[in-house]
Amino acid sequence: MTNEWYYEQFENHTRLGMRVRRRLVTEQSEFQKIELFEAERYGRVLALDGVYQTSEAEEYFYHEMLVHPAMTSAPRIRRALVIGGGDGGTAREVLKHPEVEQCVMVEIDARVVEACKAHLPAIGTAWDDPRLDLRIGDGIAFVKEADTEPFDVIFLDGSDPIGPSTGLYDEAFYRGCTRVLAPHGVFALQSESPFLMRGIFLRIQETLRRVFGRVDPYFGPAPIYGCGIWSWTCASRGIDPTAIVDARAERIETQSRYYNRDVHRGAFAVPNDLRR
Ligand code: SPD
Repeated sequence: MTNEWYYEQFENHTRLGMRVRRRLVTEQSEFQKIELFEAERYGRVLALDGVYQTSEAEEYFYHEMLVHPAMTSAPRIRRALVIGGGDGGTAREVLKHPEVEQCVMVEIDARVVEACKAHLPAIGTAWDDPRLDLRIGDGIAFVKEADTEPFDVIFLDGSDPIGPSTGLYDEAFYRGCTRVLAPHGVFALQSESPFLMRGIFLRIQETLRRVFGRVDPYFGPAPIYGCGIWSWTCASRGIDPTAIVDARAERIETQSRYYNRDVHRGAFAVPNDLRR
C-alpha cells in the first residue's frame, strides 16, 4: 500500500480521489496518457489523460447500461459496431447476446487495448470470441468512409470531449453513424453527466435530434464518473427504446448485475429540470 492518492479533477470545483495500492502502467501513447493502478475498494482502475474510465468494482453499471437497453429493444441485433471501448467491457456485453453474428470494434489506441488485455482480464472477457472483429483505427474515419454492410446497433464508448475523443461529439461524426446504421438501427452512446456536465449533455441531445430525429436519454449510476449520476442516450429514426423484447431481456437478466427490465424502464424517466 502506498500513500499515493489519485485524483480526477473537474474544472476548479470538484475532485474524486482514490487511494492507490500499486501502479501497473503509466505511459504516454501516441494519443493520450494511459494509467492503470490498483486502488483500495475499486480494484484495478484505468484512467486516460487523468479521467477515470473504468474500474473492476463498478464497471458493470456503465457497460450494462450502455449496451442492454439498445440490445433488448432494437428490431434487429445481428450486426453491432462498437466505437472506442478499448477496455473490452462494451464488446463483452454486446457479445452476451447470442443473436449477434458480428461485432466490429474500432478503437483508436492500440496501447489501451494491449494494456487492458494485460491488466484488466476481468473486464475484457470476450477478446477471443470469434464474432469480434477488432480494428485499431479512427472511429470517425470508419463511419465516414468504411465500405460496410449496415449495422443494426452502434455503440459509442468514448471518453469525455477532450483529446482523441473530441470529434466523437460533432454533428459530422453522428452523420457518419447514420451512414453505416441500418434504417431500423439504434445508436447508443454515453452522454456524460446531466448534472456536472449539463451543457455537454444538452448539446449532445440537440445535435442527435437534428441528425437522427428521435432521441431518448436515460440515466443511472456510474460511481467513478463525475458526480456519480450518468446518462446514456439512444438515437434512432423512430425506434422506441422502452419497447423491450422480453425474450432477449429475460436471457440477459440472468447474466447481469445491474440491468433488468424494471431498471430499463425506470432509467428512461426524465427528471423535471431536464424535461424543461
Ligand atoms: N468521464 C468518463 C467517461 C468515460 C466513458 N467511457 C468509459 C469507457 C469504459 N469502457
